[in-house]
Amino acid sequence: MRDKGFSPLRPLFFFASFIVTLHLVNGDLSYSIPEEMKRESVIENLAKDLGLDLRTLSSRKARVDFEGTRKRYCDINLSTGDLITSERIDRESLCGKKPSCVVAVDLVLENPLELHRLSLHIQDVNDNSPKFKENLIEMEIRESAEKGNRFSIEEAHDADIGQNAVQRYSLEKNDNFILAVDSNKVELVLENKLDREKQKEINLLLTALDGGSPQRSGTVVIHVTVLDANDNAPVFSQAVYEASLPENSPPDTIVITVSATDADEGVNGDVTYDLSHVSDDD
Ligand SMILES: *[C@@H]1O[C@H](CO)[C@@H](O)[C@H](O)[C@H]1NC(C)=O
Ligand SMILES: [Ca+2]
Ligand SMILES: [Ca+2]
Ligand SMILES: [Ca+2]
Ligand SMILES: [Ca+2]
Repeated sequence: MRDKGFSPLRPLFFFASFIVTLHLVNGDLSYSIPEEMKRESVIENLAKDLGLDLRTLSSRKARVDFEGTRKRYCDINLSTGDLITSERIDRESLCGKKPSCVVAVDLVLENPLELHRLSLHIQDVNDNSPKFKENLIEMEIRESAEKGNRFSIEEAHDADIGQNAVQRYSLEKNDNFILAVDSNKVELVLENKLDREKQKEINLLLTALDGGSPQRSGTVVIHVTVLDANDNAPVFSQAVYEASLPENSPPDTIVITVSATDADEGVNGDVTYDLSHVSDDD
């Protein structure tokens, strides 16, 4: 009598087929491709690399599957066996600042079931420029700032990685500041003292450059307002004033008008007058 119900051999059969399936997962094939390739670009000929018979690709329903993403980055052309890109692969949105960017792809064939694991290593392309957060940085620095004083500037960012990210900065030549950059800390260093009375506003052009080829850059204008310090004394319009007046002049007669000016700003430039060493009789 035939037993159509539960067979004690069945679990064994599943177990065996599981082992077979595992064996069908072949060793990793890995391909290195640049990001942002045009759609339909040929990555590699899979049929050739895997020794597959081109004539059976269609009947075996060869297809690619992706792990953990609904996007289809690539596809297989059933008539040529080529692995081709099927949509934009943007390394930045896929992997951000990660130093390595790998997309896992499974190539599946049926009848008999065959699985190949492919790794696509997405290489960075220099498609982003260094960017400062703002176009303009406003700074106020007092003219009494000492030589060697440092003023930090927010660094630029570049979405690319490695050499394609920010590599150096350059400051337009000017009379007062030089640049100090270490491990992405960017500082202006006062090289020659400021003088508000000579120049009260300074514009500096700062450029960030990446190390890609071709190189990309981004700029920011640093607008420095020089604040006043009380570093000027009032100066009279003449060193010596001479006046003569008749001896019978009445009190309150104007003897002479003197005037002094001060190059500083605000209260630092206000001038008051005071006579010293004058005896009551005078
Ligand atoms: C497959 O490649 C051939 C030859 O390059 C091309 O003519 C055909 O359009 C491709 N098929 C698909 C579905 O992309
Ligand atoms: Ca990109
Ligand atoms: Ca890039
Ligand atoms: Ca870049
Ligand atoms: Ca001053």
